Amino acid sequence: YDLWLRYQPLAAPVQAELRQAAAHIVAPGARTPTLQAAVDELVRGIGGLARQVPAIPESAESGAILLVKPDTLPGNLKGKVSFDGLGQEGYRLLSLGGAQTLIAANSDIGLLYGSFALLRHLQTGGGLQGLDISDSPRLQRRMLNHWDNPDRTVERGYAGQSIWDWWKLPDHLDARYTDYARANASVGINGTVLNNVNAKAEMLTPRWIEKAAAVADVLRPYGIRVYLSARFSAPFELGATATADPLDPAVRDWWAKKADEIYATIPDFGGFLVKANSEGQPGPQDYGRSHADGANMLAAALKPHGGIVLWRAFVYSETDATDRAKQAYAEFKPLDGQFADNVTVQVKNGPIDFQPREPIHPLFGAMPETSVTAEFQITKEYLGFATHLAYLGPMYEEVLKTDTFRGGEGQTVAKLLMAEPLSGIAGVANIGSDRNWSGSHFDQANWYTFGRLAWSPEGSAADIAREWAAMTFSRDREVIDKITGMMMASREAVVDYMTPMGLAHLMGTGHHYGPAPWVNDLARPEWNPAYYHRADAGGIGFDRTATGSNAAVQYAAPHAALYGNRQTVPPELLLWFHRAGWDEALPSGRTVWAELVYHYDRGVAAVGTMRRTWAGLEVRVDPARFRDVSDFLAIQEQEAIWWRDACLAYFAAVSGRALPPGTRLPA
Ligand code: GCW
Repeated sequence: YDLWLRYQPLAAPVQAELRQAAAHIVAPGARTPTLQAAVDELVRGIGGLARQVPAIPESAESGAILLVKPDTLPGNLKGKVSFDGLGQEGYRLLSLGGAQTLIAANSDIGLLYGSFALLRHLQTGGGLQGLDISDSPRLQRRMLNHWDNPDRTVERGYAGQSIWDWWKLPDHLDARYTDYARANASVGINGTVLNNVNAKAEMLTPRWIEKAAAVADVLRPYGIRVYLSARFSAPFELGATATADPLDPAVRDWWAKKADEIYATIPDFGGFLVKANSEGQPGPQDYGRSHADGANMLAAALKPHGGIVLWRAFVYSETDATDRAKQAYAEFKPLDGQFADNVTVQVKNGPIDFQPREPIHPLFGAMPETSVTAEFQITKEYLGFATHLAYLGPMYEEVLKTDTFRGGEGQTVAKLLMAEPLSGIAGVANIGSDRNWSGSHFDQANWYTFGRLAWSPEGSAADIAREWAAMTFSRDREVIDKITGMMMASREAVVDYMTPMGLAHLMGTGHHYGPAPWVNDLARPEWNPAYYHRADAGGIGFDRTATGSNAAVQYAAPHAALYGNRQTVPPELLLWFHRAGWDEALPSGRTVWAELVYHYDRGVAAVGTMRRTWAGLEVRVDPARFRDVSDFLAIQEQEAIWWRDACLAYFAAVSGRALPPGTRLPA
């Protein structure tokens, strides 16, 4: 339950030093709820780490942590501490002589972030001597998206019921909301969409707004703004208008009044997230209007209050089934320049749907006149739900570091996101009311790493894994090395045993758990796994080059050339962009068929390695968590074998190639 905020006692000598150096917490100036939260966290954290609860005097000569802003800097320090470059949310941690440590910031929220950063520094083995660290977030909006329904089910959630206990809101505020806020603030998340993008109109009625407002009140001191997913047809469905046409004056008026009403109860409301004309959701196209018409209508309603619209680009339709991967670009690119300045288009990391591996979404960098926000999935809809260990840091990093070649070389996804006038990143939350929050102990790391990369999109997944392992499991170097090793190998293992070589969407239909490459009889072509792998006696893979769907040309020229060419396509994306014959030779020296077998086997073997590494940590980790992880790894290994055997049996059958010896046919 404590997540990475465990604050376990430090080793005895370090503990003694910290007792001296942090005997007092001094926080001059008005004690706002945010400043109070910072002080409380330091008291809690140092109390745990040093096993001595600090005092909170008005001032202290030495042995103190001082939380200061330019206007609360004590007289003797005036002119001596620079706050330059910290911005509104950044912080500086600075050791002064005489056992004084400063947390300096321009705002209370900067002080809260600085307090968490100082505690993280101590938790991961850092000391207070010679400290001078400055940091500030590179993106304005660092958001979680909850796919939580009013009945407390969570779409694609594997961690129990929604943490939002709507039935008891607004009168009862679960203590979890505060711990949720602390955990998010500790990594710098500053926005949260409370409800599912498949939204219910009722969320915008007064009694639900009141519930959202109560949550917002709890989150506010932690710098977290509340947003809501809005159902596009709400005014019509709630009986207020005869249509939901975004150009209809009555509809526009309803939304404007709705925004006024929301801001009257939630003055810092963030805005609306909208899934429109996607998977059956209503939208402006129902009235012959464009995504821009729809987004701008909501943007106009929010504008006077400073709110924004996050308009999702996740669209694909049954009427154009040539290549689902092309549809978002085809629909949105022509609208570039038409969106209001308080709209951002929220684009999934890849063109299909949160697969274990996809190329980047072609819309990154393709809409220079429009703010684009990246959407990642933290919950593991396509990566084995909560039982499979898959650390997503390397996947996020892979996407963020990919060069889009838009506007020249070196324009990585991270760089483009950071340069947007309305900059942001969103992660579909993996949080629920399970005791461990995320469905498994290791899935907490995905929440953590999303937050850390949202703060600093050019960060390293490996560094973050080490940090998380130290805070969550143990400060022992060997334990950290081993756990980090497991984490860093885990996502590629999943790619290998589920969808290697650029394959995608082979999961069981609907639930997306387990293999089903044979399914090919569903109503919509792009729901069928067979649509994606296209395996038959001749070969396997989706031709997205000029001889096929030509999706490759949606990328900037260097990428289009790289991906479109069989010789230069990165091997991990081969079958995403190309159709290959089973016996074609690959640079690895293996044929396509042998390479496929190799990857499936390698994935299974990697899980075996994870199991053995974990088994070796038995006495180094507490028994309860040790057992939980062991059990899940055993499930993962069985299911990796299931994936391998089922997929290889199927591909062997369609290709007429021999099944590798030892492969079990599924019953
Ligand atoms: O990943 C798919 C999911 C849907 C989800 C949709 C979306 C919220 O299978 O459950 O709906 O994407 O992102 O809108």
